[in-house]
Amino acid sequence: MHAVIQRLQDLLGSAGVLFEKEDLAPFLTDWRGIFSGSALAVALPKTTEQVAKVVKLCGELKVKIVPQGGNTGLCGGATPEGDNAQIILSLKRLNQIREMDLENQTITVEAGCILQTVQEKVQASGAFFPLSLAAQGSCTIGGNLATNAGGVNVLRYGNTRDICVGIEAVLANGEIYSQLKGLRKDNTGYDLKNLLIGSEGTLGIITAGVFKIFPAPLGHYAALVAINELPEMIALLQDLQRLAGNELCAFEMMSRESLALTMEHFPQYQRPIFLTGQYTLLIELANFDQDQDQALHRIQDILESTLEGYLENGRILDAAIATSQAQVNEFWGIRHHITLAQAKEPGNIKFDISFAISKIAGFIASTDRLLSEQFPGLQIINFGHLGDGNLHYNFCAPRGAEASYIQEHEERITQIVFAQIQLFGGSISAEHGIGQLKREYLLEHRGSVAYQMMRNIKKALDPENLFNPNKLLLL
Ligand code: FAD
Ligand code: 2HG
Ligand code: ZN
Repeated sequence: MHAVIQRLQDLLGSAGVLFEKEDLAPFLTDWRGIFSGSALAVALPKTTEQVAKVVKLCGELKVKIVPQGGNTGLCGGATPEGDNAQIILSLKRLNQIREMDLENQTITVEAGCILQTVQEKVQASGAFFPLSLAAQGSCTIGGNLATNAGGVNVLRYGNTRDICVGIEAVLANGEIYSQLKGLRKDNTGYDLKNLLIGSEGTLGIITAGVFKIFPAPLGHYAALVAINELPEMIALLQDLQRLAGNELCAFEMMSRESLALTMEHFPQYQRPIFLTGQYTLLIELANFDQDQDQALHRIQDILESTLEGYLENGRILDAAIATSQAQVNEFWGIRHHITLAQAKEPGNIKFDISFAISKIAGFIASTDRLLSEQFPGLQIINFGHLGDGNLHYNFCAPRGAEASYIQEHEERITQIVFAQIQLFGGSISAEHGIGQLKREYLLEHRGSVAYQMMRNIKKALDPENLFNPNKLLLL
């Protein structure tokens, strides 16, 4: 038995350390099942002070630490390497809601808290926590902060970093950095909170965060829109933004192929509108006015009259407006199942990418064409947060292809897509991060100046490379 196991047990008790093979297994493979590694143990501290002690111990024994939350990440960032020389530090038991300050409209939450638990707690107080993603039943607040998660409400509320107003983290030397005052303004030097947000476990172990909470929407209005042309989608986005301002909360796009695949695996979501156009939009507006009846008409009018105008002019093919909250939820059902449908296929490739909105139509038209010419039948599972310029430009093998198809062609497809991202001035990761999946591409994508700055920051904060080695950056 490695010395670290006994020492961890001394710190955390036997319930705080897992080391048997079958107990370790769920922590060693990522959600997609494409990365797996090994670990000496999983440490499960319950307090920030225990996290600090674990970090100091690992520093002393020179055992590397891989932080893990809900293990729903899509880039292999929470999966250890295969050298059996690392421990996983799971934040799962550090999961208390420390404070809800209704006057300041903030909530202070520990890293291991499940996102949905936070949403429900805030909802029970009459307010609203806007971070929302399909993995919300199992991802954690610490993981959301470490990846700067996006999700479906970014259009109105921003990414995780935009709603976070304070952070607590354990640094590589075992010290606790704490800034949990819930300040909306604080210009006292470098923005350390935002350095830790999105650092994917490479700069510190995030143990808690303070988040803004918001007035709850009085009603949600959603529509499905069948449409063919990208420029028309962008025009519709702009018209709705002009008319509804930031009452437009979500503007999501799903290609016909992504919907066909999802209906195949989840037939309960079948609806003729999904196969009517090249794309289906899922648009959601919310109403925040006190005078609910009046506002309801205003938001509904905006949605209905805009879609009517587009329909009359032949700019969209069909539209369905939800008439109840149950229907709004049903509309979201298929959107949230696309990832699950892809997971049922024998292999898939994911590109979580972003562009200036003005570049998206050009990117899709030319990249779809290039790929269809070179890989006939390739299923282009293109969907995502169009309102944020964020595509999930994913692929599955042609129907009936050999099981090895994706493995055989992944490298070439990646080269083509990354070259196109470069050409259209996009980003290789909009919301999922770099992890192991894209680490080889980061230097070229960000350029040597930015990469060296990141390396210098890593070396300054974690000189022994204790935290999540070989994730995000290659030193
Ligand atoms: P993990 O997977 O455990 O870890 C992710 C990274 O954060 C790793 O690098 C890990 O080392 C690090 N980390 C975790 N906790 C800490 C901590 N406390 N301190 C320091 N580092 C830490 N992402 C989006 O942005 N938008 C989406 O819409 C979205 N939808 C998804 C839908 C599905 C079905 C799935 C499976 C995933 C989706 N994701 C999405 C990706 C994923 O859910 C998010 O990245 C989420 O924020 C990860 O949280 P987690 O707790 O599972 O983190
Ligand atoms: C989403 O928007 C997630 O649903 C997952 O970011 C995207 O499966 C994916 O690639
Ligand atoms: Zn997404």
